Amino acid sequence: MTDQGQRRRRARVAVAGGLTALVVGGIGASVPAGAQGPAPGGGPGSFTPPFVEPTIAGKPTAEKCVPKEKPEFDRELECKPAAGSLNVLPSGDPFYWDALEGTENVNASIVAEYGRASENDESRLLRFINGLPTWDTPTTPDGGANPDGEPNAKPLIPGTGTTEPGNDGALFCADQNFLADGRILAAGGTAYLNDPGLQDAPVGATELAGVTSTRIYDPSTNSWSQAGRMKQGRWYPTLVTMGDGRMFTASGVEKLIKPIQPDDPKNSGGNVRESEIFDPKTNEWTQNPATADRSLPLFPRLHLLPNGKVFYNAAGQSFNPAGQDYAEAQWNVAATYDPAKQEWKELGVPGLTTGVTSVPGFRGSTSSTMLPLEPDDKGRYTKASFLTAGGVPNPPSPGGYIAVAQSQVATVDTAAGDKLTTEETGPLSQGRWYGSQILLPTGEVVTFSGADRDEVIAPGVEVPRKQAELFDPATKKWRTLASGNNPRTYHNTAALMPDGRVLVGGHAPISTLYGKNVTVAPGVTGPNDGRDPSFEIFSPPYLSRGDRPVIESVASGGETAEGSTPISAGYGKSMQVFVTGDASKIANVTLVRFPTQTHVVDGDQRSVRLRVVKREGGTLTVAMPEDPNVLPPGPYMMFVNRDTPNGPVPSVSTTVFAGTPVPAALAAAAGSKEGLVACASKVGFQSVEARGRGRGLALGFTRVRETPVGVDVFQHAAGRTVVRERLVARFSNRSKGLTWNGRATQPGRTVRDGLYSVRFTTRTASGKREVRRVALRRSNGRWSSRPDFYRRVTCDVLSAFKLERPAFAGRGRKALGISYRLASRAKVRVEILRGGRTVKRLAAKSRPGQRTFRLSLPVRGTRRGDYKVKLTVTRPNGRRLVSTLTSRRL
Ligand SMILES: [Cu+2]
Repeated sequence: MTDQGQRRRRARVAVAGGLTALVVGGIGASVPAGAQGPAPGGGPGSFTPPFVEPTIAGKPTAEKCVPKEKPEFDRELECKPAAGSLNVLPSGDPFYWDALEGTENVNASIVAEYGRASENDESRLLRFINGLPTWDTPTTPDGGANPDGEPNAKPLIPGTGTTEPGNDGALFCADQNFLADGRILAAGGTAYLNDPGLQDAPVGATELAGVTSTRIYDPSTNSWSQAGRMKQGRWYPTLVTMGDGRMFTASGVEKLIKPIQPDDPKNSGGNVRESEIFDPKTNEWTQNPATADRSLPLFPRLHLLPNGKVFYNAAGQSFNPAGQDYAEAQWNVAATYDPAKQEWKELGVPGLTTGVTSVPGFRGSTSSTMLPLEPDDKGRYTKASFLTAGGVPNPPSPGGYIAVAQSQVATVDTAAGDKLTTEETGPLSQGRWYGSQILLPTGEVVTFSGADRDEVIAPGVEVPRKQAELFDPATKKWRTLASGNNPRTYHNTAALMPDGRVLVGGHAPISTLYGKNVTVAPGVTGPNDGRDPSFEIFSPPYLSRGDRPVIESVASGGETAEGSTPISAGYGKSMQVFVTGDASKIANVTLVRFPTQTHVVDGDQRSVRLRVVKREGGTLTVAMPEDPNVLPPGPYMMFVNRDTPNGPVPSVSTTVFAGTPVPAALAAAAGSKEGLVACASKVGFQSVEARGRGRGLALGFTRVRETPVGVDVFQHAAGRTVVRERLVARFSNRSKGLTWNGRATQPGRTVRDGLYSVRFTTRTASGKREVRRVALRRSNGRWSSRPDFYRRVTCDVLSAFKLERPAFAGRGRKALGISYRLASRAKVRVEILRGGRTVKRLAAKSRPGQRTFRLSLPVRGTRRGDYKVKLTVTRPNGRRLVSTLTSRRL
């Protein structure tokens, strides 16, 4: 996952069946530059050639669309989905779905035909295996919403309309964010209506209705399921994750074209005013009271401030010409929503007081990027700054048509009552509508794709913007970068990947002038002959600024995660980041939320600099924020940045789950080639825990599936005597955790002071037994934790590693047994340490996979104390994994 950027190779994908071969040189490659030495600032960056899903309905084809085997309604073609919405999962795998699926079926007019020709958008999982892209289709590719029609989508004239299946729960125009546990919630979307229309005659006008559906994608099963319905139908809403892990949503429309809702006059002629909140514990939505209502543009640019309020940056999409809202003047005003008081407060019009050339107020269809949140000396986060560049601003209300080049930073000071100030920065080199702005780990921002004007008004006449531009926060200026291969205008996307490169994709335009898909002036105007399902990968200039820093491992809460293994970090806790070389060379440690982008919006977009407490040798000690509002629970990429004369250089990232455990399947799959879904079937436990409670133990566990669990407590040592596994307590067939009173359940046994382990046993989906062990010490009747002597099941190269027992030697002078097993051939080095000193080292040896290796540490010459057994496994590709277990010499 994370070392793709390190390798240089030319890769070739041969499509199954051998019909075509797509050369995707450099997808797994790093930077081409370097031969002439670093360019100033790292040069313009570079794009890989485009690459695309090689099949349609399982059959290899180089075409974008092929005729359907069974055409129905007006749907004659089947096409490869474009990334109209793009996410990068915590496994590192991109996951995306289409936009406007089925426009290729339109023969003359999208307005007249699309009510029947449209289809629910399909999603895809994209994986890079050894740098080569492969595609998987999730279960229920379209998310599975509303097979029987969207209940909220009522035709204007009762009794009219058509009822074709498969287009009432489209993912297109939903918004999506990660839940804390790494699943994705997609809320809202589209139901297509022929309104008014007649059932058996394909006549009528296409209307879009916002759906109430919300669905959850689970990466461990590559499947969708349905969550609770929202109270309002929402097309083009924005979702924001709150500090408590709940999800806030606002705006969207129930009907796009002149929203007339006879049963809801308040929302007629406007966007949805009501806001709602989703609780992942119950899977249900609750509508906020009327004090929380506000008229907002579509896909409003909303962000969670570090004080827990939601900031509206006076930006969004005003869907001209048909989607106006009578309250549009209000969109010029920035505001915050306070979830505690459930009310909005206005902060003023951004740009009004700067007295500069920028047009103040509403900025249409611009990205709004929250720049890195930085702590002050005391670790408080009180300033949040937001960069908007380009777009179609006001006036005239509701927004212009030709894109501008203006760029500004709005700052909210939460220590000064959310005071808003605006500062103009250097402009873009040219006007840009719908640029996908991506915040890089270094704090630089790159904008990709888009066009010279608002494509919604007259689709197909816009001129694409292919050249990327970079915003340097040090100079507050933009400079031009390399140009992408493909023009990508409406429904373009981009997302930062864990290796620091950017995946660029999408382009699913509205049919030309609301007619059919044709390109007006090939090579000049946007290609409107259908969608573009391809991707390209951008290597930012920082990959040409010299050697990248390396995170070797991260320690938090008594656990250490090596290499690409994800780790969980609690709020207010300290974390240690071990880097190669000198920690004083590291400028900062940055957490970047995994991206979930659509319509140039990611409501959870966030980058947080951690306070560095100490730098010593190769170790940085950093502090996690105390307040979850700074860093809402969920998945983040941790980067370290090193400064060079040419600018900052980031590491490859390590995955950190803030305030929540690492999902079991992901923990097990780290570093494995087989992927998350295959690995998920091999794990039964999400987590296990044994903690002292009174004179007994609190024994807890969470499981991936509802499989019964056995819990056994064994004694291993009493005083200086090592005993064989002596079972003292047994609890079978458990479905939830328990508290053990500390007394033996086995006849004739007593529980005395000594070293113990708790064994948790369950079965995996494939029926295999899975064992986890936790080591403990009992002293004067009180229990305390001991370091691990038994490694959990994983799908990485080290498939098993355990010590025979948590104690050895003592009066019986028992040697310590060590065993390990590899998934595939690798080099293994074994070191034994006592008190931080190496007492024994076995030279690295190449070992085959699928065989168990045993060795033992003899007692002779050892002294009492904790012995650490450290295994360093180096795979043929050079990636290392280090695992350490501990046993006590008595
Ligand atoms: Cu759209």
